[in-house]
Amino acid sequence: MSDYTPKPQNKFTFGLWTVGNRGVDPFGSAVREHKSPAELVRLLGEVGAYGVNFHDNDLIPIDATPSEAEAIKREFRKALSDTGLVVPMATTNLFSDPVFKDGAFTSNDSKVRAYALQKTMNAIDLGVEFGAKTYVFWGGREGTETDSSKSAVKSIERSREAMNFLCEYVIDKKYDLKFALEAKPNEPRGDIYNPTTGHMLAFIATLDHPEMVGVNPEVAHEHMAGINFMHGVAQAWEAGKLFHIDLNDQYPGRYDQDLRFGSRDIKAAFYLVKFLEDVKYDGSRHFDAHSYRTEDYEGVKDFARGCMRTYMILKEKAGQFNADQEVQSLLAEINADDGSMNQYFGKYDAKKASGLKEQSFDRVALGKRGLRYERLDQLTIDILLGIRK
Ligand code: GLT
Ligand code: MN
Ligand code: MN
Repeated sequence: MSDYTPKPQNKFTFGLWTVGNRGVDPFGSAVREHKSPAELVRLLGEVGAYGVNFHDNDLIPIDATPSEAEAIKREFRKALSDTGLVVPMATTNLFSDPVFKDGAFTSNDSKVRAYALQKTMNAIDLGVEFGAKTYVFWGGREGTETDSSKSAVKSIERSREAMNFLCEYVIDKKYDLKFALEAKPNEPRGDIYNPTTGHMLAFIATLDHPEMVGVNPEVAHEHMAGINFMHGVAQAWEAGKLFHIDLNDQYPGRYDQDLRFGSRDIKAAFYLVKFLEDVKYDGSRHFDAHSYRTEDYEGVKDFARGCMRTYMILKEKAGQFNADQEVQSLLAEINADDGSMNQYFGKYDAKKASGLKEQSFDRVALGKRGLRYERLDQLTIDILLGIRK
């Protein structure tokens, strides 16, 4: 019998806003009572999570007095030390308060932009105080409903200026902190700038300190855009930019559902887990999801346990896939290479180019070869459905 108990080395983390989600939606009010940050840490300790992440205002309400803030921090710190949970990531809430209704770093109002920078510097201080090494930026309000309202180019310039300023702040303070930018195509804005992980990667390359900045791709956000999530993650990984990851699930073409990890598209979740484990990604596996609105806090625990359990089951399946003789011999057959073309690959030179132009290819025969992907995919399905031992 396999052991699916979460271990610290799995680096399973949850945001305070995930298990603390009270089920508010555009059509209904809260169904679960408020729990303090310390209570949520204890809940996470009970289900076996490794870490907890927070927005500044998940921990300290935006209008808390300094003495209230100190009391909350004290209680939170105590809960962390009692449970052994760590805080690997923190972020800023730049989307809930009415002041951000037209964006934070991209607002047309310079006072709002300046306030957003001030709020983020304070939130960075708070995250670092609790040990965060990764700082996420999700610009949920950085967009438009009407493109008459803002210049899309100016918005990118403003975003860049903010990132450059905040990178310098981190350097100035000598913080050991990296930034991870999280894309989303829409919601809450009609459209959000830098809508996919690919856009973010291109944006990062234009910053003053690109080495400090990577991405935080989220399953649901790329599925909303109809994109293969694992492909985006792989591209970020290959570029050395996979600093963090938000795991959940999502039906395409719907509002942001933040479903329990692996609860919708098991096959996509399998390829994702297999990728992360195969490349030995060693960052947090952060579940940015929440339980169904039907649940009480026992159901929230079921939800959190389910996210971690599914990840571990899929990790085991990935191991099984890699060890399966038939799968591996099919893969070897598919990738068979007699090396005769090696002379043409790699760095360009004129001799290679002219040699390649003279090479004759049996195009028709090459196109006739069956690739056996149907068999390979069915073997994958058999493994996932548990009938292949
Ligand atoms: C919000 C959003 C998430 C982001 C969080 C970080 S907040 O819940 O839907 O995808 O990761 O700001
Ligand atoms: Mn997210
Ligand atoms: Mn989301």
